This record gives sequence, structure tokens and C-alpha cells, in this order.
Amino acid sequence: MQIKVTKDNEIDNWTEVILIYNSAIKQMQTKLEILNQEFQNVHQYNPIEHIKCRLKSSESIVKKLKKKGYESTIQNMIDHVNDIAGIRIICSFTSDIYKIADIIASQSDVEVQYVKDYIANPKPSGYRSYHMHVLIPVHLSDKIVETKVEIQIRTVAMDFWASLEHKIKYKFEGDTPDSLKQSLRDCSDMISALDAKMLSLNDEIQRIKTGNE
Ligand code: 0O2
Repeated sequence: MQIKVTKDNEIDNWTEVILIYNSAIKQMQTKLEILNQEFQNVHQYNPIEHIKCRLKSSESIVKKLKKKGYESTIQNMIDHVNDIAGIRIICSFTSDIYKIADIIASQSDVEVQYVKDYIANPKPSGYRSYHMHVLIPVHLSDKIVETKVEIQIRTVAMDFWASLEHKIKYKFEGDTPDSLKQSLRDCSDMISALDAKMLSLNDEIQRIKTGNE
């Protein structure tokens, strides 16, 4: 069952909808913490550096609905805004991103709706990240609600780039000068090269360690 609302009790519905999205975030966060701890036990290594969770603000929801050409109603928000519940996973290495994505996708109660691989195909801005749109069941007292969660997985370097680019975009209110846009694209390429270098360095360290055992 997916979330449905009726017009006559919108306030109650808003409260319930927010409770459901918050619960989905908590559940996903717990799942990821367990996975990270298990990875530490089995492989003596944490693929996840840290996790950030956020519930999209009502202002951002309204803005996104407007951008997509929908009226600001609770049902439209549920149907058309896919990142109300957002989880961002920050990893050390690009290879960790795909490892974590595979593990999440293999969980029996997680249904992957679609993925956007902005690492294989960066956005024209230079944005790199791996996005998964999943449904997870939230168990309420009288029903189970399949709830949308957007999971963004990226390296520390990609996250650094995205937060700076976001600040610049905000500062220039979407009208960033072309020279700055070009510099950001150049930085994105440098970050990609840095991630590749750090990964090969780590692989080399692992080979040396295994050779010494
Ligand atoms: P915020 O403030 O992070 O919430 P869809 O969600 O699939 O219906 P959408 O929103 O066009 O459609 O998807 P897209 O382009 O994959 O973007 C989703 C989110 O990815 C954005 O959410 C950002 O968090 C991040 N993102 C995408 N492109 C960029 C970019 O060029 N730079 C930065 N810094 N982040 C980006 P919101 O709602 O835009 O913002």
C-alpha cells in the first residue's frame, strides 16, 4: 500500500505523512549502520565514512512541485516528489559506492524503483553521485506503507564538490557566471582523477598488506 490522502483531513494527513517519511529515514539509517558494523566485523573495514539524513523542507517541496508543473497538494507531493526522505552516504572510495548500492538492492524489504548513476554519467554541471530511489515498508499499527526514499551515495571528494557548488548556486540564485561554472567543471574532473588515484593507492596498500601476511 502506498500513501493516499483525503482532502477533508489534510492537517492530520500532513502529520501522518511526515511521520511516515521520518520513520522511513530512521529505518534506512539503522539498516546502514548495521551493514557498516557488520562490514567492520567481517572485513575489518568501514565502507561508510558517514551518513546524513534529511527530510525535505516544505518550501523545497513546494518549489519542486512548481518546477515540475504540479499544484501544491499533499497527494502531488507524495506522487511526484521522490526525495522527501533523503539519505546521503559518504564513502572513501568509488568502489565502496557500488558495493553499498548492491548490498542495499539485495535487501529483501527494499525495492529499487530506479537508479541514476551520475558517476558513470556526470551532470553537465560536473555533479557526480550515485542515486537510488527505493521503496521501504513502514509498519504502522494498522497498515504497512511502502515509502519512497532517495539514497545519494558519493565519495568524500564528490561531497566536497557538491556542497561548494550548491553554495555557489544559492549565492548567485541560479545565475552563476559562466567562468565559475567552467571552474566547477574543471574541479569536478580533478576530483574524479583524485578519487581514481586514491583508489589505486588503496588497492596497492591492500596488495602489500596481503603479501606480508
Ligand atoms: P536538495 O536541496 O538537495 O533537496 P527526481 O527527484 O528524479 O524527480 P530531480 O530532482 O531533477 O528529479 O533529480 P536529480 O537531478 O537527480 O536531483 C536530485 C538531487 O540531487 C538534488 O536535489 C540535489 O540534492 C542533487 N543534485 C542534482 N544535481 C545537482 C547539481 O548539479 N549540483 C548539486 N550540488 N547537487 C545536485 P534538489 O531537490 O535539487 O536539492
